[in-house]
Amino acid sequence: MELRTFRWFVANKKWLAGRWIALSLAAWAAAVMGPGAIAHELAVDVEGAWSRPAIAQGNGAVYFSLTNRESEPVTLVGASSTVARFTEIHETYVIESQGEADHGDEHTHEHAAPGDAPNAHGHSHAGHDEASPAVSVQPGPTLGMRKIDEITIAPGETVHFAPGGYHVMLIQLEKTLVWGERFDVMLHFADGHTLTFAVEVGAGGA
Ligand SMILES: [Cu+2]
Repeated sequence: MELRTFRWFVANKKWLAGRWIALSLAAWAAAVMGPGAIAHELAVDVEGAWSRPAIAQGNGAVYFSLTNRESEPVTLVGASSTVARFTEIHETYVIESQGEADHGDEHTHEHAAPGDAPNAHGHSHAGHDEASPAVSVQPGPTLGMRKIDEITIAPGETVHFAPGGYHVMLIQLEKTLVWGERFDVMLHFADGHTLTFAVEVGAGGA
């Protein structure tokens, strides 16, 4: 009697385990394909995604190459991330060449975040390094950054997000970006597609 109970228990446990695996697979499939999965996956490649280490509460920048493998242009309209309060597409631009008259406040750059006090999360734009503005103020042009609303990428074109140019700006980091760690960034396209990719914290490109 006791033995029979035990056997039933073992058999039942196996059955339960089998059910659990089947359920897990179903959940996994649902997560991967999504409900009413998008019929067409956007053929846009991200390569070499990296960011420099950065501290919580500060700002960071993400760099990568984005290639449009579609036969039509694609338009990037925004970005989001798992690590920052605000994530924006920025470009670095020359405010003035060295020796030109001072343009005072032109590099005061504010992120248009609803419900946020101006400058609450502004960042300095001196130097060439979006993620670490304090590093060096070298002789040369004064650079600023500004938010970009959209970037259209022609078929076959690669757009480089790199120091001194386009970057995904992480504003008010909610966690410290530690060397070797990974986090997710999402790019949003005009047609409703979202592309998620992993960013590695490190030196990049090397
Ligand atoms: Cu920026």
